[in-house]
Amino acid sequence: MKHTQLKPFPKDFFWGASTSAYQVEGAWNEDGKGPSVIDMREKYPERTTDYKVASDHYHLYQEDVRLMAEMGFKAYRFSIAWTRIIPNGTGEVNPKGLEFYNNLINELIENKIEPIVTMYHFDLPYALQARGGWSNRETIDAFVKYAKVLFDNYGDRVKYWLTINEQNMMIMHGKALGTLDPNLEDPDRELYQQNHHMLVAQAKAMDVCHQMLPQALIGPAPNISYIYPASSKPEDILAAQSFNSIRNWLYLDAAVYGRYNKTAWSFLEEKGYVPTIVEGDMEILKNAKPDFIAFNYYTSKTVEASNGEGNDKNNTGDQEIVIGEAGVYKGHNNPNLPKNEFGWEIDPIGFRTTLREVYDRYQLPIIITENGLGAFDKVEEDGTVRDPYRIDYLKKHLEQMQLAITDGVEVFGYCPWSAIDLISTHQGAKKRYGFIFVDREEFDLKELRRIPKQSFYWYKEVIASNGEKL
Ligand code: BGP
Repeated sequence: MKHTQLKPFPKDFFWGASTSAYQVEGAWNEDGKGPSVIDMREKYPERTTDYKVASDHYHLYQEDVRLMAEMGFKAYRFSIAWTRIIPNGTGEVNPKGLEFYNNLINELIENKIEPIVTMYHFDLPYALQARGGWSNRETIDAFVKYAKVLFDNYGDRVKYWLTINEQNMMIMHGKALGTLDPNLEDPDRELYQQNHHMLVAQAKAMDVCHQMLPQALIGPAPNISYIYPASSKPEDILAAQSFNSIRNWLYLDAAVYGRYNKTAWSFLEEKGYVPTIVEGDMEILKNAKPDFIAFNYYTSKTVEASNGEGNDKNNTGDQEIVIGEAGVYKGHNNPNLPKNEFGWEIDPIGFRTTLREVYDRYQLPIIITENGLGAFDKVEEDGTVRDPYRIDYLKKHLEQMQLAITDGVEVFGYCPWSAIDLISTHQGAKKRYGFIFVDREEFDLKELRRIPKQSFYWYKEVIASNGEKL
């Protein structure tokens, strides 16, 4: 649909950006922090670094917040490392861990930046995984206890909470992300049991949040991308519909309506992945209500029908590249879309489509908590970092977001990935997303100097003009 007049971005729009604890903080074992599943990963993909120092944000957060303030950020979405707060996942609270986020939150507030907190971004305490992780129902209680500690300590200053980052990607691509427990005997089935437990944990946390902090707002943060059929063949359309349900609606239907999506459920039945649901679980899901939907969007996906041959499994590969599920859907290269240097398709119009679809289905306000372009940025001889490709990507997505707003979608914030360069989930330090360059190489930490990129200055103007100057 063409619009002759665009609606402006809302007043008080949350312009900002995102990071996650383990990818940006470093200080992986300092001040009483316990190990997470990411820290204990057996090996990192070849020629990539670990997360031990990352961007050293733990020590340099003040400088980082100052730069965010210089860009004019209205919000900053970051995650709290569960293992800093409760090092073994369920026991003693670590005062030093509490202190770090107290300081960070205060620093943000002093700079008039709204803190938006992800409670859990891939980094489950290793001690919990050693006892079965999300396969063990005790992890639900551990999460609720952790949530209470967060609400108790930060609820006076943090109004926006995100429960679990990309639960759907942990289920479908856990191997690439490093969250998959290598000891699972039957991972495909077990993962959907874990998924169920996470859904219950999320619902309980949303409920507790509403009880403890009546002013606060909380929501899920999955990775949502609309799925296209490869052609107008009815079989392809059916495959796209199935994958939309399995990848997207399974997670949002459960979070918002407290029920399992039927198409996704029939997939679980067909594959033998149906989770055990104990009495009371569905009631917990039903009673919890999110206040908004946060989602991460990088690109659309395209699938065709699968003839059932082979045994392709999504959870072996990259989170933005679809492989398939035998007999259900098969990944298809969309010939209409360019790709980035890492093979991810780029689809700004798909962003508008996804926004419209999510809003139509759930009618809840939306905040975008990730969107961005990974690239091999470098420092030029004159000391600058030029990333016109990133500006182009973000600008095109913002244009489509404004069109979605004009279509009637209620969007209250945009926090692309990432505020500052950090370590990619599985492609190391060289895959960069930030507005702020961190001068380090994969295995040479150099001085970790911060350098605003060209996109930093561009985004500053976008924010200053409330999106009028894209
Ligand atoms: C999302 C994750 C982020 C982030 C981003 C970019 O799936 O929530 O943690 O890393 O993707 O992915 P990558 O680092 O693999 O390029």
